[in-house]
This record gives sequence, structure tokens and C-alpha cells, in this order.
Amino acid sequence: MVNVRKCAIIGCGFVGAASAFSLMQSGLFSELVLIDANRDKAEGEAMDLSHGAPFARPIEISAGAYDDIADCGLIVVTAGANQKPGETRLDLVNKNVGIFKQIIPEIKKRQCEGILLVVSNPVDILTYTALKLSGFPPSRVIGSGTVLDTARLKYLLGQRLGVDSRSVHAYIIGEHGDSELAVWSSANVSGVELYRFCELCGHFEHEQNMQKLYEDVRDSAYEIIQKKGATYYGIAMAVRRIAECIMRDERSILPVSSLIEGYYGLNGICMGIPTIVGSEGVEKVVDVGLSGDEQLKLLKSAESLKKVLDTLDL
Ligand code: 6V0
Repeated sequence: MVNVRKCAIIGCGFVGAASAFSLMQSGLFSELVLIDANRDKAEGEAMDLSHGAPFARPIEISAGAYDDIADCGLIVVTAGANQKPGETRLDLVNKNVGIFKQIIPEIKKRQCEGILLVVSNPVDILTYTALKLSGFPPSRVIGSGTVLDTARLKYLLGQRLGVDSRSVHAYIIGEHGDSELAVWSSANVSGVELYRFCELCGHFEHEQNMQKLYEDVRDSAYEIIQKKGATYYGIAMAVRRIAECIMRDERSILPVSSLIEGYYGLNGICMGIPTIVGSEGVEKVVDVGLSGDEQLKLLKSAESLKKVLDTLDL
């Protein structure tokens, strides 16, 4: 039996703890179980968060073990090494696939019927790893994909154009990493084609400006890591948003990472593509319409992921 009001977070470092904090405030769950290889860390975070419970909706937060996840509606995996200054996400692959080889079989053993949300990096490779090792159906294995990158893009565009970032509709898709791409061809501000809206705001050098924005989005994690050592608040908000879509069966479209089959000829990889997300997890991958150039960039992004997947023994 799945308890949709119960969530487990595996990995209680910066990202796990910040995600627990955002989920606690979301009111989506009445039970939050924190699991970490370092039990003290999980216990400390559970205590600290619990002391905020009187300011939130009723919620029980505890440090737990794998047996506690059997009935969880959502299992969020944030365990694993993070990037150090100068490291790419793909540099983390061997370390974190090794960690997933410990964690995912433990989840599989509990025959859990909830949804698995992978956040650890490289998130697309680890979503695929979790899918293979868990035996879960593809709809129940979701990676955070380019949800955070897309939020960064919306934020920067909103700032530049002086509009609420929620009125900006644009996606970053592909690998959550260096080969990701911006889908400018369908980008718009509440229905007004993006470049036209830019012109209304007095911005005309579209190609140059959009390239700079894209690079700022792509490289923002490097900059944050350089300045403060890790990124965690933005992703914690993204985790909350994905959890909301699932637990409330919102069927919102988010660029999560999931198994891609037959999308612009791509098969057998996981990466961030706009997807309808609801109570069953991945409901449908959506073709937002890509220009020829965007299709080429997507294929390149997929190739770089495929190359890494081919080196793994799953
Ligand atoms: P961190 O602060 O080092 O925390 C990692 C935690 O994982 C630690 O508490 C470890 O004890 C724990 N851990 C390690 N091995 C295991 C194991 N076998 N079982 C249980 N727990 C274990 O890292 P941080 O929290 O900063 O980052 C976690 C992961 O999130 C990294 O891979 C980041 O790269 C990734 N991020 C993903 C983002 C995304 O958009 N998907 C964004 C930011 C970070």
C-alpha cells in the first residue's frame, strides 16, 4: 500500500536537507523520513527541521532506514558527491553510480510502489541507472532533469524584460549539464513571441543576447559553486515543484528527465524533455516543436549522454 502523504529523502547533505525544508513547508506530506549513510547527519537534520513543526502543517520528520520507505509515495534520492570547483557533472559519474548501486537495490528489495525522484548528478545518467537497477516501470522513475536550468532561464529572462518569471515560457532541454540547449523557437512571454517581446522592451540584438543568457544559465552552477561551494536552494524549490505535480496529480508540463523512446529519433536514454507529470509520474513526453538547429543540438546532447552510458555496467 502506498501512503501518498509519506516521503523519503535519501541523502541529507546540502540538497537533501534543503529539499526536506522546502517539502516540509509545502504541506504536501504528513511524514518525512530522512536517510543518510551518516546516521548522525540524518538525525541532526530531522531534529532541526522538527523544531519548526509548530510553524508548519502537521508533519512528522524522522531519521529512518530503508524499511521505512516501503510505503512511501515519493522517494527523493539526493545522495552522492557534489561538484567541486572546476568539476563537471559528468566527472561525478563513477562515484555516484557506485553509490546508486548501493541505494537502488535497497529500494528494490522493499517492493515500493511509490515514485522515485532522482536529483543526484549527473542526473540523467543516474535516472537511467535508477531505472535499470530498480526494475520500476519507466513512468515511476523521474529525474529533476532541466527543471532547475529552465527556472534559471525564466528568472534571467524575467529580470531582463521586467516581467514576472512565471509569465515567461521557455525551456532548457537535454542533458542537465554542459550540452543542454535553450529552445528559443517556441519561447514566449504570455503568448507574445519572445523576440517581439524583447523588441517591445527595447532589446534588439537577439542572437547575441540569447547566447549570453544561455551561457549564464548553463554556467550558473559553476559560478555558485565557485562562490559558496554548492547549490541547493534552487534545486530544493524544483524538488518541491515536481513533488506538487505528482502528489496533486497536476499534469503540469515540466522538463523532467525520464526514459526517452522515439523522441526525434532518440531512444534508450534519460534526459530533460518537457513532460506531463502527474500522480502516475511521467504521463507523456511532449514535443514542443524544435527548429532544425535545436534538433541538432539535442542529438549532440543525447550523444554525449549515450557515450557515458555505454561505459557503465548496469
Ligand atoms: P553533499 O552535501 O555532499 O551530500 C551528499 C550526502 O549523501 C551526504 O550527506 C552523504 O553522507 C550522503 N551519502 C553518500 N553516500 C550515501 C549512501 N550510499 N547512502 C545514503 N547517503 C549517502 O552533496 P549535495 O547535497 O550538495 O549534493 C547532492 C547531489 O545533488 C550531488 O550529486 C549534486 O551534484 C546534486 N545536485 C543536483 C542538482 C540538480 O539540478 N539535479 C542541483 C544541485 C546539486
